[in-house]
Amino acid sequence: MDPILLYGFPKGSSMGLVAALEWLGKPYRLCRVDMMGEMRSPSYARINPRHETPVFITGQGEVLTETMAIAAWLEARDVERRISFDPLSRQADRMHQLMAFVNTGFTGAFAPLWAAMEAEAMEPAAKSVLRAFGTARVIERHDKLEAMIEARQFLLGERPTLADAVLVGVARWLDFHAVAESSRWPKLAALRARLEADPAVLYATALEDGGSDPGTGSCTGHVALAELIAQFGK
Ligand SMILES: N[C@@H](CCC(=O)N[C@@H](CS)C(=O)NCC(=O)O)C(=O)O
Repeated sequence: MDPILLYGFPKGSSMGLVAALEWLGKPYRLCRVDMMGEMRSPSYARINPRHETPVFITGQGEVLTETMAIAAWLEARDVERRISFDPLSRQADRMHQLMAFVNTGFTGAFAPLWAAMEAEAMEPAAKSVLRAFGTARVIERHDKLEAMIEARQFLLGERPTLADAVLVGVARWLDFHAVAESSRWPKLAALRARLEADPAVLYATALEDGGSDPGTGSCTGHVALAELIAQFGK
């Protein structure tokens, strides 16, 4: 069977993995998950007990969670090296380094901002502390990422890779949480502009927003979450 990616909306980090599947160019299916609703239902725990997206169902019907594990699965099957590099190369090492940085500290820096936004019952003073802490963390991680970006079209060169995929879904949270002007980090801003204009990213964003886009034709259809839970849930 074709592998299936469960991606979350609104504004999920998993949007980048949808783009990566398009760049990869092999058949896949998708499942669109409402993170504010169905992802929080008890039945979702059967597919991911941590109630998170992304989730990936492999071609063998195995459930795989965690962005880095899903990216590694895709990398191992990217024999044409469309979104990755020879695993023994320096470029592969650098790609893993950037992916790890983005998936850990860079993504985690936004956690206080999400918590302040989502915690309805929290005291305003506590929200304000969280927001100040999150803002400082996000700015500091952006400073560090800016220093890591080289003068290339994409993070690793002249084509987008898994590192760009892991970044693109998260980088837009800067604007969503109105932390700072993206122009404060010129290299990152230029990279984001290129990525956000990429057809695969436009396609992934359109699907996330509930729209349609034919994409490259590699996506063989959407599957309902209830169907996936019934078939692959524990
Ligand atoms: N460590 C996980 C984290 C995934 C994650 O935090 N996903 C977010 C969406 S971007 C989520 O599902 N959050 C739970 C929520 O919104 O309630 C990974 O890298 O895949």
